[in-house]
Order: sequence, then C-alpha cells, then structure tokens
Amino acid sequence: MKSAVAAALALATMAQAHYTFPYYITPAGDVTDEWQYVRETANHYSNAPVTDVNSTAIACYQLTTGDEGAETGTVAAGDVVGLQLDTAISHPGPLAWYMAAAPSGETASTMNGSSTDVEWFKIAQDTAGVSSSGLTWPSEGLSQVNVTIPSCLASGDYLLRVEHIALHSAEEVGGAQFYLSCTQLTVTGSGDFTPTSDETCNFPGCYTGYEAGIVIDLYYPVPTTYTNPGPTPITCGADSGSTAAASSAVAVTSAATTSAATAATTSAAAVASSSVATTLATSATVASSSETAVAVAAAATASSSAVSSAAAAAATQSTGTSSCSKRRRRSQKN
Ligand SMILES: [Cu+2]
Repeated sequence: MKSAVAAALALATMAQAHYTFPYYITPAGDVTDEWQYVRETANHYSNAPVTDVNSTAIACYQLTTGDEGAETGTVAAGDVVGLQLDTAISHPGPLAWYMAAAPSGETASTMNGSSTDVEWFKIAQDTAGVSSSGLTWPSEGLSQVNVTIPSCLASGDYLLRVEHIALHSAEEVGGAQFYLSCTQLTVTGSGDFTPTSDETCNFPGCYTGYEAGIVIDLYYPVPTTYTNPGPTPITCGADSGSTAAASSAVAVTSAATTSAATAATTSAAAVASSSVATTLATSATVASSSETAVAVAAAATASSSAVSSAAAAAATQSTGTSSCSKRRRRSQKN
C-alpha cells in the first residue's frame, strides 16, 4: 500500500485560508460585534489553528484565562444562535458544538473552559457525506454556522464552543487543525437536563489526537467512512424524558439566517447530511488507521522540489500552529 502512494504537497495560501469565529449571532438574527460575546482568541490576527489537542488552547483558544472582555448573551433553551466567521470555513472537516455549564459559584464570564471542573458536552455535530470521490463536508465554504440550544437544557450560565476540525493535512498525528471559539451565554427556560458522565469530557481531554476522525488521510486511499471524534451529542429525549425531539438537539449547522438564495440549498444540504451524520456518528466503527504509515511513505517518496517546498512550508510554521497549506496528493495506482 505504501508503494502505491507518491505524494506531493504544494503550498498554497497560508494565513488567508485560516479562519476565526468572532461574531455571535443572536436568536433574533443580529450579528453582533467582533469578540463582543465571543472570547477573543489567540489567533485573532494570525487565524492559525490549534494543533495540540493536549494544550489548554483546545478549550477556548484564549490568550489568557478570563473573559477576554466578552459580554454574556441571553438565550432561551430551544433558540437558534449562530456564529459568523471572519472569512469562511475553507477547509474540509467536521463541525461540532459543545456547551459547558458554569461550575458552582462561577458565571459564563468567570469560568475557565480548560478547568477540569468544566464538563463539556456535545450538543450537535455534522459529519462527512460519503461519495465515490471522497468525503464531502456540509460546512465547507460556509461563512456562518448555526445551532439550536437544546430545549431541555437547564437554565444558567454556559460557554458555547464551536469547533471546526480541518482535515486536509490530517494524515499525520498533529496535522489536524482545530478552529474554535467560546461564546458566553445565559440560558433561560425550565429545562432540567444535565449531562451524564459519559456524555462529558474536559478540554484538554476530550481528544487524544489519535482518533480515526482526527488522524485521517482524505486523499489516499479515499475514505469510505468517517467517525466524528469526541462524545456523542446529547439528546433531550433520553435524559429529560421530555417530548423534545432528539433531532432538535442534534440539529446542526446550516446557513439558515444567511439571506442569499444559495443559503436555502446549503441549508437543506446541511440538514440532510446532518441526519445521516448522527447515524454515522453513532454507528460507524473505528476506521483502520494506517494513515500515518502512508503519510510517512508519502513524504519519503515526494520529489525533491516538493520536499523543498514542504520544507519552506514547515519553516513558516510556528510550533503548534501548522500552516494551512493545502496538500495535494498524486496517487499512483500500483
Ligand atoms: Cu487554514
């Protein structure tokens, strides 16, 4: 299998292809100011991703702990909120949403997302569509993403964490790029949902970095399945016994509040694949991951010019912030 792969990587756009999620969109559809409700992230200027899942940056990607000057928005459980990007999601990969309640005595403003007493649970995710030519991603190209705050959620203060995992360079451990931010919210309503321990995890801690959905070669061999990393999204029906449809809790991103006509089709596609997503996410088995070995072989057989451009790319990467150079694989069938 290794000999079947000859790889080349080309360096394309750098920082421009990265992205941030600085603009919170209220349930009324108002796009708020940059970092007004979202804690300002350390990549505010570079837009560079988090690549170390064991770093505290994987929680909220802040420069320092604290609220970074953000305000706290108020939403009702069941409301749809969103985030607008600085640019757009320009890489392939899954989008997920997590929430965590403020620990006792703390608020959305004071809580530290990377603290071990902050229990994150996933409220929604999308996943790959599978086609003969490879995986397709509902969020790719979107400049705005939305999520439903679960209708059964208990009232109180929360952080809402959006996360897009870019997988274009993910064939090596540490190659996946995490784009994320945390929004401060006060949730109102009469729900009583609290997640069970197997539905929660800590950041860092939710990922090992070795999951089949984090270390994956999107290009060769072409994947025929995808397994989202992290916990399964919560469902309101299961824990609250309420009649709230499980599907509403898992309702995923769409471009619903975008006014362009194209939004409708994007949205429809996102919703369509999200239902597939949930099934896939819960039923998919762990994919074989010899990707790392393949990647190593690929690097070894890359042409010298490719190697030098790779070296150039590597040289411009600071630790933990891998570039977003797009890799293009040329695969040769044996
Ligand atoms: Cu990028």
